[in-house]
Amino acid sequence: MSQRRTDLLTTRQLADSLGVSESSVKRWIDEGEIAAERTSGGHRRVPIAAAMRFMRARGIRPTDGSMPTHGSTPALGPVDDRSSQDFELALVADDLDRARAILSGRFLSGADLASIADGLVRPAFERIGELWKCDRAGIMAEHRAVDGCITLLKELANWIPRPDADAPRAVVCGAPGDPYLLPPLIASLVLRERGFDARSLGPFTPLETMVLACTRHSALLGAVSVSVPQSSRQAHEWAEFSSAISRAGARLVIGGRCVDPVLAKAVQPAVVCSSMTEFAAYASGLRHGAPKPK
Ligand code: B12
Repeated sequence: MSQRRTDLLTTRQLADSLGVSESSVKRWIDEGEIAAERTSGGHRRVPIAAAMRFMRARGIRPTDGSMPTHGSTPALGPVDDRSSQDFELALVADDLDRARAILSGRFLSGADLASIADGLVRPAFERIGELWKCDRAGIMAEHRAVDGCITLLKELANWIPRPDADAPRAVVCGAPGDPYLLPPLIASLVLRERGFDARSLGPFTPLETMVLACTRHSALLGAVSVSVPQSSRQAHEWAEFSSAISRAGARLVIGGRCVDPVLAKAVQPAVVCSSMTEFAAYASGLRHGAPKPK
C-alpha cells in the first residue's frame, strides 16, 4: 500500500498562507516559478521545501512589512503578540480559514511547533479562558476554539515528515482526571517534529496505562501533561509511577499548568519542563544520543 505524502501543500493552503489568490499560486506553478507535482487526478501539489524556496527567491521574509496580509495579520511572519491576538480573534469568530492562514503562515515562515504552541496557542487560550467571566457565550466560544485548534494542528501534522523506521519511540498522555486535549496533542507533535515516533494516549490516562504503553512500545521517552491540580495525597502514586517508567527504560518528562513543587519532587528524577520549547530542546538532546529501538 502506498503511503500518503505528508509534505505537500494544496494550492489553496499555500495561497492562504501567502495571502494571495489561489489562481496566482496556480499561475506561478504553471510558469515554473514554484516547483510542483501533480496528483493522479491532475491536481497541483507543492512540496513544503519548494514553497520555502519560492518565498526565499521572492524575498518574502517573516519580518517583511510589505507582505500581503490576511485580515490584519501578515500571512507570513513571526510568532508575536499580534499574531497571537489575531489567532485568538479568528478562533473566537469561528473563522477557521483565517486561523489556519495565521498558523500555517508561521510554520512556513520557519517557526517550529514548540514556539507556535508557546507563543501563539497558549497566550491565545489564556485570553479565551477569560471570556466566560464577561460573556455568557464565552464558554461556547472556548469550546469551539479548542475544537478548531485541534483541527488545525492535525492538519499541520500532515506537514511534518513521517518518522524514520528506526526512530526512537515516545508516548504522551494527559494525567488521570485531566480533560485537556490540546497539551498532549501538541506534545506529541513537538516530538514528531524532533524525529520521534510519538503516539498520544490523549486525556484522562491512568498512570498504569501510561506505564504499559511505554513498556509495549519500548519508548525512550514518556511525557505527561498535568493541567488539573493533583492533591498532595497522590504524591506517592506519582513517585511509584516515575519509578515504573524508569524500569520500563523510558525517560519521564512532565509539564503543564498544574505541575507544582510537590509533584515535581515526587516524580524525581523526571524532567520538569515549563514550556514546549524547553521540551523540544530536551527531546532533541535525548534523540541525539538515542540507541536504536529493539
Ligand atoms: C479550553 C479550556 C477548558 C475546556 C477544555 C476542553 C478540552 N477538552 O481540552 C473545558 C471546558 C473542559 C474546561 C473545563 C474547566 N476549566 Co478550563 N480552561 C480552558 C482554557 C481556556 C484553555 C486550556 C488550553 O487548552 N490551553 C492551551 C494549552 C496549549 O496551553 P497550556 O495548557 O497552558 O499548555 C502550555 C504549557 O502549560 C505547556 N504544557 C502543557 N502541558 C505540557 C506537557 C508537557 C510534557 C510539557 C513539556 C509542556 C506542557 O506547554 C503548553 C504550550 O505552551 C484555560 C485557559 C488557560 N489559561 O489555559 C481554562 C482554565 C484552565 N479553565 C479553568 C477552569 C476554572 C475550568 C473549570 C473548573 C470550569 C468549570 N467551572 O467547570 C473546568 C475544570 C475541568 C476539570 N475537570 O478540571 C481555569 C482554571 C483556573 C485555575 N485557577 O486553575 C482557566 C485558567 C480559565 C480561567 N482563566 O478561569 N476548560
